[in-house]
Amino acid sequence: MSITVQDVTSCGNTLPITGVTASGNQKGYPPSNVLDNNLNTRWSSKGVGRFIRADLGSIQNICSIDIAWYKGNERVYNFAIATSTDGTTFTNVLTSSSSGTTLNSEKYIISSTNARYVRVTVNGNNVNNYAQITELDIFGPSAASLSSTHNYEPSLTLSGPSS
Ligand SMILES: [Ca+2]
Repeated sequence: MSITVQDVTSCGNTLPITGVTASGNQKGYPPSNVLDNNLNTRWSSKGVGRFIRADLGSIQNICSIDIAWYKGNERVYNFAIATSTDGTTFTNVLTSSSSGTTLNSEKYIISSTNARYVRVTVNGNNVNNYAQITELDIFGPSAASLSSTHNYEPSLTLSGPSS
């Protein structure tokens, strides 16, 4: 295997999401509401550990997940992000909390990884145990980042045991 360090500041290539599913939702708040580019619509599900899962349609290189939270300017959500290539085996890539300061999307940078599925599991917020997301976007490295990654590869590639 090899790991290539890249410039995360150029993680700006929006990846099309072909579908989104969830562990469940409140009536009238389906998971598809996170894909409509409207901060006034949301996916909502009551309970700790509820998740929403986005499908990119094929394996892509991912470097950030952007999430806008319902009442994100006053509630701090606890969440974990995991990715998968096959939709069955998920690997946790980030455990964090939202800032509680904005209604707009917050950008969560992860180590560059190849995945088709991105799952966001919400473990409540500081007000209640609802998982509520208004928008979800997934980004890959931009062209500039791909170029610099290629240039740096010889000195920044770590080799592990071959399998
Ligand atoms: Ca929305």
